[in-house]
Amino acid sequence: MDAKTERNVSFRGSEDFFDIELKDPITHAAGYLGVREALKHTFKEMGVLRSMRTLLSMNQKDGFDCPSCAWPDPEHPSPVAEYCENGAKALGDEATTEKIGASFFQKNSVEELSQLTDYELNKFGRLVEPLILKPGSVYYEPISWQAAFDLIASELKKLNNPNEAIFYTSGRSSNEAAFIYGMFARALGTNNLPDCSNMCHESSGVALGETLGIGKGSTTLEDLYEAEVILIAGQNPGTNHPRMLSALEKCKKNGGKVISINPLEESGLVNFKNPQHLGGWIGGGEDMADIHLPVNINQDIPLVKLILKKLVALEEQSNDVFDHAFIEKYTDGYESLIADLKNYTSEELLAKTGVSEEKINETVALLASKSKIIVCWAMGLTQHKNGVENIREYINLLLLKGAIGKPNTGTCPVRGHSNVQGDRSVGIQHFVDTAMNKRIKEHLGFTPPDHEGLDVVGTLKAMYEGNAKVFMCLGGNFLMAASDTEYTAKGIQNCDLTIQVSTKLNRTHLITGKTALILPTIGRSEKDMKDGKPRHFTVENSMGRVKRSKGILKPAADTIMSEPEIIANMGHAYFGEGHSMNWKALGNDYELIRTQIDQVAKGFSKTEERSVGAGYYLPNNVRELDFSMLPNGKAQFSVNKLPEHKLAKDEYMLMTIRSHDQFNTTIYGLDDRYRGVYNARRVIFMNIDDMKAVGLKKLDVVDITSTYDDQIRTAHNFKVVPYNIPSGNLASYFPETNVLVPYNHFADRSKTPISKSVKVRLVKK
Ligand SMILES: Nc1nc2c(c(=O)[nH]1)N[C@H]1C(S)=C(S)[C@@H](COP(=O)(O)OP(=O)(O)OC[C@H]3O[C@@H](n4cnc5c(=O)[nH]c(N)nc54)[C@H](O)[C@@H]3O)O[C@H]1N2
Ligand SMILES: Nc1nc2c(c(=O)[nH]1)N[C@H]1C(S)=C(S)[C@@H](COP(=O)(O)OP(=O)(O)OC[C@H]3O[C@@H](n4cnc5c(=O)[nH]c(N)nc54)[C@H](O)[C@@H]3O)O[C@H]1N2
Ligand SMILES: [Mo]
Repeated sequence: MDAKTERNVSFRGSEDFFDIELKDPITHAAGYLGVREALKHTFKEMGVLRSMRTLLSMNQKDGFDCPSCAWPDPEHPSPVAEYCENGAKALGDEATTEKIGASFFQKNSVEELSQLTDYELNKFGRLVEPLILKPGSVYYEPISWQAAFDLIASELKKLNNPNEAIFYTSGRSSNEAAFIYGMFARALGTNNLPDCSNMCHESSGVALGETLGIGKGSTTLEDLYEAEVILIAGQNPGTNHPRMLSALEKCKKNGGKVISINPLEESGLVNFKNPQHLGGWIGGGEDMADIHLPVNINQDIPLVKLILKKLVALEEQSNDVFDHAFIEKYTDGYESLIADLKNYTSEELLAKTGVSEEKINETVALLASKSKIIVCWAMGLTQHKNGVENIREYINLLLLKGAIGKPNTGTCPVRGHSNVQGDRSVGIQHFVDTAMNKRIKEHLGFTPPDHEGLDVVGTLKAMYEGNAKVFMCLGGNFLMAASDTEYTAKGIQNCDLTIQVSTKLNRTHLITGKTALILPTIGRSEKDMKDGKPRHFTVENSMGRVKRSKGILKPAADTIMSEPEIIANMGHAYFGEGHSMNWKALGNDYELIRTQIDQVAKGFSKTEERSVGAGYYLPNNVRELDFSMLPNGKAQFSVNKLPEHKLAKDEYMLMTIRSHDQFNTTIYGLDDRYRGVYNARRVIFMNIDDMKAVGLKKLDVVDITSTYDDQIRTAHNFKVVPYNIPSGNLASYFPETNVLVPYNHFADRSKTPISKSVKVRLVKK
């Protein structure tokens, strides 16, 4: 049943079908087709000349950072094109010439709009005016910027306690915006700073912090080029980080091997054509993955344990498989790890993985003889109950091989949003960082709170239980991104005021608190002018490099405001002139914000380099082989339990993944050509033998249900698509399937929702 208040809004939108078409999956990612598809989309949204001019500036030293993923740019970007299909799509989506202002919302009520799909909502275009939805009303109306800031200030002043306010961040914001946003929350007195990374790479941060002393990866882009083996576990680069394929290609040219560990044979890992090379344009792509291990969902731990067991056996014979000098000097816990491996039989581990022993042996033989090893991963490892343990198990492998902190080795958690890592580095974190608090007190002149705040799952519960009054989002689409959509919707509706700083319309603008504000903002590709002069901001990529970004397009309207300015104005409205942070000045001059970042955030001190296009790397203890912050001053081996899933007889394990035509909750189009699905998103990928076993045929319609703690949740109307996926496993797209993910089931310690291992049943209609 839909969540309803006095407004009759739908948190699900239309669940109807479009006319689905199935074709054979396209096995070669990128190539000419990729660029053609991207340009088609971009030209349509932005016009031909404007598209070409802007694309040539993307990821260049003097241009702007791609608004899509966080994959790093090379030291010397290709002067012609340093972008991929998805970057071009993201740009087209942001820089579209379609606009929606007050007159659009006069005609369309939030009730009517909420009946549409997320795809249809995004298509309307850029938000260009500040708008307010008043209590009881179903129509947004214009509001002046100043009235909006005053309203926020007065609602915040009404709170009994600053912890009744929550400030969410999506990882598109610049370092400058994220920094003053985080400081605003702290100056108010709360650490309620949930962040998209809580649903994303939080498990990586926790696992890396515990074992290696820094919650970030250790590889640089150049490290990948000459690695001997790159393992890609639970990540789909062809769709989500296409520019990574160029780095893998370089590695292979240098003789490196790629191993893909994934329930699916994702395009791009199977066959790849590089559009930046002539070869890519005229065909002749090659298989990227030398070995593909089709592991069962959430069975990476048994798989890696089996690999380790087999390596131990080889080591006992030859004594040259592990790097003993490294283990001795830099690590702690080796004996416990080796002893623990004896607790499992190879047969029991093998059975859990679902992979053939032959392929595992091939992997073991390769790993045994090589030492320059890199592990790359993304959501396939993090979004499970044992997400943290998954990553720690792969780190065990790297530590045994001494493949940490040396050139062409290391950890590579491939980040999602283009600045999700930077946002965390500059203080978007719900936990207390005592060292940072000290610096805040010293340099910013106020005392930040010393109690932990709410992360995403904490926020869901607080809102549902009525403990949150003001909920602000710096970007993102919280309703659709978070788990348990109906529960989340009810929570949001419990708030008095919800505030969305956004570029495009999404469902979180329609399912709101009693009063709601839309504050439209400037996108990455647009010029941020002040007193006739352009301003720039900075971002940090997936590999810890901070870089300048400077948009080149005319903003969507002159009625929109930059993110730092919006927050600075809010700060001024709430704190007034006398506060130790000079909010007005910070909003005008980002150089002042950067100075504060350098004073407060760890590692940001290279003042002379921060305005230079090429950027600089933040410090990384792993690259220095410095583990002094860890117990005994050593990197930590870990002993991890096997994941346990008690599936009922008729239950399957569902992973909720991305199609090729979406960026998270933003649906660019309805095709997933790499998986052969056209014009449809309500599909469920299923093993053909599993289909036969329960009498399901291609394109039969099913409801998907999940049962946790006796509560049955249902996602309606999905068409069954026979697919090359291990038996017992299912895949479907997020966000449509988020209604199935229980709010109270998440990864131990990192609290990342279990979006990749949801136990479900199928009900034929
Ligand atoms: N075009 C585009 N680019 C994006 C995004 C987007 O939506 N669109 N999103 C961005 C963001 S925020 C992020 S975080 C990243 C996400 O990037 P990915 O993590 O690549 O995204 P997912 O589609 O969630 O894919 C997860 C992959 O893990 C596999 N997998 C699932 N479960 C398991 C498991 O238990 N073990 C193993 N070994 N594999 C498993 C799936 O088959 C799938 O290939 O991409 C970023 N880039
Ligand atoms: N079931 C399931 N759920 C998941 C996942 C999954 O794999 N499965 N993945 C999770 C992951 S990895 C992530 S990162 C989250 C993503 O969660 P979010 O970051 O909250 O979601 P997005 O879809 O990226 O947000 C899109 C919206 O951001 C706004 N926007 C775009 N650009 C800008 C900008 O420059 N400034 C501002 N202010 N706004 C902008 C637009 O209004 C757009 O509608 O979802 C998570 N949810
Ligand atoms: Mo993400």
